[in-house]
Amino acid sequence: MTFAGFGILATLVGMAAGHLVAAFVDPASSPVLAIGSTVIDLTPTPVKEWAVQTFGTADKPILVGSVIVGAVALAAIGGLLARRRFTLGALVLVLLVALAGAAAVLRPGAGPLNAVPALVTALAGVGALWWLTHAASGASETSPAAQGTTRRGVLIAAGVLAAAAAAMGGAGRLVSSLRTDPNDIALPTPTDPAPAFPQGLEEEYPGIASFRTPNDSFYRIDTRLSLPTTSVEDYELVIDGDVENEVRLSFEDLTKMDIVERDITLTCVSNDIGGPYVGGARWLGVRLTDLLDMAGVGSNADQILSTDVDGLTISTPLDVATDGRDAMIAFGMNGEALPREHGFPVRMVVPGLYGFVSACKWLTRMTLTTYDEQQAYWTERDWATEAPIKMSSRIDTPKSFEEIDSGETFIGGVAWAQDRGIEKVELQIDGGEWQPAELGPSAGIDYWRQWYLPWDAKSGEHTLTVRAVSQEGDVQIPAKATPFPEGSSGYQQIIVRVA
Ligand SMILES: Nc1nc2c(c(=O)[nH]1)N[C@H]1C(S)=C(S)[C@@H](COP(=O)(O)O)O[C@H]1N2
Ligand SMILES: [Mo]
Repeated sequence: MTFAGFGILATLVGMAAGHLVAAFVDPASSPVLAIGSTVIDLTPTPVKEWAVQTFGTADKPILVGSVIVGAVALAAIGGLLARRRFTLGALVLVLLVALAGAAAVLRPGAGPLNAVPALVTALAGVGALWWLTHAASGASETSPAAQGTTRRGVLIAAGVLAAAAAAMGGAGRLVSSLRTDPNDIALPTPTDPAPAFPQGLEEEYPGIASFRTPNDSFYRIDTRLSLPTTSVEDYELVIDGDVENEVRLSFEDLTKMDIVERDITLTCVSNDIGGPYVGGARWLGVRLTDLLDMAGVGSNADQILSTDVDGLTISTPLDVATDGRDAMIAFGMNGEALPREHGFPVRMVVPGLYGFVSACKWLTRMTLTTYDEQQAYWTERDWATEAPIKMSSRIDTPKSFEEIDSGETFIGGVAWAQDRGIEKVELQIDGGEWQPAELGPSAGIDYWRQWYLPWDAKSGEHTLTVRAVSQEGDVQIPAKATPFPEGSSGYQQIIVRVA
């Protein structure tokens, strides 16, 4: 048993050392995160969708937790083997770490340097195991005095190693917190500002999602387990492929262009009917078409293949992105620099397209190419290539299965039909007539709309159904569809109990 503990402690020491070194090299090359990311990339789409729907954004901590538990279990076995023969136990640890090293090096955009955290993990882990097993090697001594010395030696080794693991873990966190705060960056003022942002309904009708989603509660969806450490000083945006002139721009170059400000609601294709993966923000940046004009797009390209700082790719249909909508390359979000979680320093935003075909975060390259020639990350995983956001509506209050008091109240929520605008939201109570809801203010066709319907709630159980109609006159699609492969459809229906 003791030896199983040695294996576990040695592995934790190794992981902490590797994690600390990775904080300097590239946080994503930390052994635990490298394995986790590889698991994400290899997981079949249906399993991934199930995890997103079941665990929400807790899917990542659960994944990292599982990787740690798996590693610890194998480490315990390694420790038990080390009791027989040290090399055997050490071999298990080294194999475990070799897997992580391979995962780190094989990630898109990674280089040989990304193997360093795994090497450090192996050295620290095997070293710790060696110290522990040697300290315990006197355990078979017969004299009580010798046994006492051995026990003391093991306790000292274990104590020192545990303290070292904790210290390295803390130091790793400190290193990442010392990075430039995106908010130290001065943002340019817009040459083409958005109109004054209207007061939303959320104060008068509590429970309805805030008209503007604050940055720290904006939904976050990406494949990453750690945030990139990109800095504004080293930043460069490259536009290449089927273009007349390859363009390279620094962050400062971007801020000196025509600056636009737009209110746009982002939506994730994984958002189920009534789901949380949607949010509205005010974005600051440059027009996508201004950048494409600088490069001069050739006649063959039919997609913009965006590449992020680590080589992840997102493809956007060129004709949609350039059809006159407010597609932009953004560096500001709600009056602040883009937060690291949302793509600092630069991302793409295209109104009306789901994020996975438009909203590339940590954007470093836009390649004009064709769908035949190059495939993006989600395209390879069988998601749609043309993926306009489907119009949808959501009831925010009352909540599903909530128990409320009878009497005068209201039903409220949000609805979105980016690129077309919401014309009408209708409620059906207990299968009756569709009743028009009151709409909140408008922040343009690319932005969601809040709505509410006054309701005299009578005791009993009630079924509420919502649907939206766009300014082009089309009604929300009633047929149920799952998020995969091109976004969910159907009407949200909830049951509430009135006391
Ligand atoms: N580099 C990168 N960009 C990305 C993703 C990603 O995994 N990596 N996820 C996309 C998806 S699926 C969505 S819905 C949006 C979400 O943007 P947000 O996290 O800022 O809300 O970013 C998109 N851009
Ligand atoms: Mo998404």
